[in-house]
Amino acid sequence: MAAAFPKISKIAYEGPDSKNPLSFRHYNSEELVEGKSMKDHLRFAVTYWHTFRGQGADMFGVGTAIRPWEDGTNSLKMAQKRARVAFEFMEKLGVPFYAFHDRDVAPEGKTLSESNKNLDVVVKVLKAEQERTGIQLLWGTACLFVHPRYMHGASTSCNADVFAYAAAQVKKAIEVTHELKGAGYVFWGGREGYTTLLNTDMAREVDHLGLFLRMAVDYKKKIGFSAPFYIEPKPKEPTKHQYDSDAAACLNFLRQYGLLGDFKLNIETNHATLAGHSMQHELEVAASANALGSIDANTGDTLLGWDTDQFPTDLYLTTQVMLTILKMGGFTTGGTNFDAKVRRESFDPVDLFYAHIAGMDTFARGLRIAAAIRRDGRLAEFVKNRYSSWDSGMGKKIESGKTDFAELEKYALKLGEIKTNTSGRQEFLENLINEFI
Ligand code: XUL
Ligand code: CO
Repeated sequence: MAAAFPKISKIAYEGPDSKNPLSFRHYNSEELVEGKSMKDHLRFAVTYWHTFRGQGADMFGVGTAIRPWEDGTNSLKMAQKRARVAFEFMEKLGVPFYAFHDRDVAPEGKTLSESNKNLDVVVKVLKAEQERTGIQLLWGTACLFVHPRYMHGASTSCNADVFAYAAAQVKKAIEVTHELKGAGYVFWGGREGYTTLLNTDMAREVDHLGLFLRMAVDYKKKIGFSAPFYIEPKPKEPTKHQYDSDAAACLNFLRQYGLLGDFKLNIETNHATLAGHSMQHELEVAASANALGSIDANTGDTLLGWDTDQFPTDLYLTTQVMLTILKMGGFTTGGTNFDAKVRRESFDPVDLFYAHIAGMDTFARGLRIAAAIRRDGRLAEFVKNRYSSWDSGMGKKIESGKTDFAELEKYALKLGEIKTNTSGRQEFLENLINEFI
């Protein structure tokens, strides 16, 4: 097969002074940060759906992307060729992972068994390409939102036959993820929500989602797939409200259905902001529950209220993300998956490289900056001191659960007025962060 990107060779690290746009200025894969290589810290993944299936269409216009390797069909032959193009791209970019939905990589057939056969054919190519290049699957997932059968949802559909169909599709998607040695498997809600409560039995739908995920866990155990399951929160789009709306809602749902031990979360920036949170808020909620598994790295646009899935190029964002990730001890099975698409106006094949290089360099800088802030220690020291009243005396007693309201009343009566609180120093701390950026 002729190269899809014949003029582009492997992207190399050339350092911050390089003027070569097809080089990394900051992402130096083998450089050690806190004793671990950048490559192992960041575990970058390319998303198949945006990078190889995105055409640059939006609600107002058709696709604009120039993709010379495409023949304009959604045939199985094209799917096999596209898989090879994807690996050429990822190899030249130097990313260790990719992620896909079943229907991104192989076309849906006329029947479920035809779809399964199509998937098997492409999975053979993916497997061979993984072996040839050493690039691995970060996670697989099933597309339960494009086909009209899923208009009312998949596991939360009002139609029990749709639940069954979705179960069969997910069963197959887990099997191929296992076959490809995927490091995880993602459940993103898609249409698992509602567009109007007038026609919705919410309690019943959420119970069905719980049943569905329980069956998925049982099946995973049955076939010996030991990689983690992740839930990816998102509050809306395409539905008005998704049941997995944010990290806190997901954790509560998992707890309610006894699934907390079987899932971690895959947190996405643009989903966090759609939910009215910052990315770091969502990461902290997940990490506090020991449930931060992986991230979908992208960003929204503050002036556009929807899921624009842009490549992350904001150093404050990546610094905050990496501060939380380093604090939790780094990724284990998870990684930094670019669930991001080039703008409709960035239609050249080379824009796919520019976009990923920008995202990777921005995360590399975020990682270095976060490590420098941690090495400096002033931020952590400040936070530690802010809570010092809990380290001894009554604070310590409260934390260890050895007191009660009666004793606290006695204590408070003796206190008189509480000594002035110490300052929160927000502006000082914001400026402190700026020292490192
Ligand atoms: C949609 C989204 C999905 C998931 C995987 O907003 O983020 O592509 O990442 O289904
Ligand atoms: Co995503």
